[in-house]
Amino acid sequence: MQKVYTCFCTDVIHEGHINIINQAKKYGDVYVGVLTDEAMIRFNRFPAVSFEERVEMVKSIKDVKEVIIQDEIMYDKVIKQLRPDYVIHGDNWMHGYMKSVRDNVEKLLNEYGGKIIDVPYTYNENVKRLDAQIKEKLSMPEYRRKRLKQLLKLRPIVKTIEVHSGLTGLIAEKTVVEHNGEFDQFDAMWVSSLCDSTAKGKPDIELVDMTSRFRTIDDVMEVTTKPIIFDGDTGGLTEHFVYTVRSLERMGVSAVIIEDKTGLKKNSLFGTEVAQTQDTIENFCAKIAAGKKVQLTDDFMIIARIESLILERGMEDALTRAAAYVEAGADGIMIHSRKKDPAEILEFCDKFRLKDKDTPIVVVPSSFNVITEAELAEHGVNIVIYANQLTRSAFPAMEQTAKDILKYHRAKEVDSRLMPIKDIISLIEEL
Ligand code: SPV
Ligand code: MG
Repeated sequence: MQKVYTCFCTDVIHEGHINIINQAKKYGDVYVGVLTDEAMIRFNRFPAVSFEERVEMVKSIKDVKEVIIQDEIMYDKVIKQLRPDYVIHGDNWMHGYMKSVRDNVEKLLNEYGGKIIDVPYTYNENVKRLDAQIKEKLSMPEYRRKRLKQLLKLRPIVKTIEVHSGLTGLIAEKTVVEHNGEFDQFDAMWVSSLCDSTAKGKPDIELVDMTSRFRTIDDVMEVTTKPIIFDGDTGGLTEHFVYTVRSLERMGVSAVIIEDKTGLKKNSLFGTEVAQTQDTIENFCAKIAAGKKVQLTDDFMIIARIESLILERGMEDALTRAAAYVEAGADGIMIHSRKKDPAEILEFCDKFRLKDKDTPIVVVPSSFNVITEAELAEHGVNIVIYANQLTRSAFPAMEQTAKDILKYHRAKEVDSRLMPIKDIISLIEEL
């Protein structure tokens, strides 16, 4: 009997999958791969059902001879082990980022005369509805909120990008790249106080009020499924912070980061160039503890941000605060620096990890941007936040366009740099 292999990366078996099995069995015994969670989240949606359930679901399909666990997006390992005569797949992998997977499979099969079978992809009303249901489920507060904790277990480092609108949310949600055979996408979104304020033309001094910040979260949530980390600035008065925690938790936000400053907060990247006051350890611990006391689920995280390096109070102060904040109940520590050299961040991480192996560490490498994600992960960092790069890349592009239209008295000269109208229309799905 010849061997036919297909790999499923799905939470639900629908007529499209059954069609593939029916086609496959005409050629031989059907082996079905189930992609692990770790592999799936590099390019696909977060699985809505557990890996074990997905394996059982595939096992129960009639005509499946064997289920194979596929732990990489590329098929190298499985093809070497199984040596299938055929690999069968929906023809949707003939374009877009999936094409590199098909090309790779073709190359591997060519080595011994195996063949690809492309089956027309099934996308009817029923499949579309199932797809929409899963997406909707992932966007619901009870599923979205816990996703950050799930990702912390699955990802060597959780990659987070700044969003401040539905449009930037869509970029965070949909951007997937394939580079040298590796796939990647962002795991989570950061609602930055700097960029949320900048988008409204306001300074980053806790001037944009919570109602407005929540409105931004809502805009992002409407069009995305990925988890949200909210920049809570100082958290405000403890008496107010407890209400913020409740609201964020109810909305389905996964974490709030609050910084240990008090009074008129200015952006950290100003450092000591402006007057900024660090909170006392006692006050800030009390704020953290009060927040932890009122939250209703185990999913929500309160992350304490330490400004000691920004305010040049020294490494010892940063480490003392980190230990105290964890003791007060913080679910994670964010350490910030505005130095170009990542040395002080790495020193903090190494020293913190000597005593605390588990509490997640968050960093925002805006200034120390030479460091790679892999290097950060080696030093025990769990979450990396690209806190403002989308805003900073959009602004010069828009400003240049505005200048050129004024200069040429028409828009023709800028046209070649613009996103085609067709693409912007199709970016936004209609129901
Ligand atoms: C933000 O993005 O608003 C932050 C990070 O708080 S930083 O701007 O570096 O302070
Ligand atoms: Mg901020």
